[in-house]
Amino acid sequence: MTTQANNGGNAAADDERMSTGTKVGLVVAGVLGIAFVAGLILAAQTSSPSAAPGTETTTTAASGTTVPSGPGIIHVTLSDTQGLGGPMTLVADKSTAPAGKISFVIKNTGTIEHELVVLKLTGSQTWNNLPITDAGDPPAPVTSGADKVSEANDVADTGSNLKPGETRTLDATLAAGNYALVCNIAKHYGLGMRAGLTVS
Ligand SMILES: [Cu+2]
Repeated sequence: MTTQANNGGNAAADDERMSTGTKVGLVVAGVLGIAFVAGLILAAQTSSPSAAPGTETTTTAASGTTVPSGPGIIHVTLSDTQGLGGPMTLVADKSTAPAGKISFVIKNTGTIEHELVVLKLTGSQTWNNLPITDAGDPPAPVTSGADKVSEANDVADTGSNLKPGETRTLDATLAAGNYALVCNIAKHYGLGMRAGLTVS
């Protein structure tokens, strides 16, 4: 069928078909529009709970990223600048915390892998002067070649190591007492990866 044949005898009928087509198009557009608006409302409702995570325990850093904070949240930064060839650091933003659930928000800003191990201190032990008597994985006492502290009183740890740049949260329920926060990868405690925590 050619255009010319259509124009020849059924111009009115063509107009009517076009008109019907236009109406159908408008109805479809209208339905799609309603569906779109409904989708927006649904999306807004779905996202609203996550818009305020942690409510009063959350602050917004200058960078715009959300940083959890509160008495039970301890930020721990694990770092080094030259691996085993230099000093290493384990810095916690708190040295005291209330007993109960503690969330350690851990970041490895160093050049090699690190971990966090929470050790309960006993007797006269102090976090800064634990004897380096162990080696191996898991650490066990050795008569020579010791490069780790004992993990006999390990109450929480990250398990696998954090890669450079990695951030991880470790939740632990801590009773009142004194603790050492350490990285117990071979030699790291001795190179400086230790801090104290008093829970009360
Ligand atoms: Cu380490």
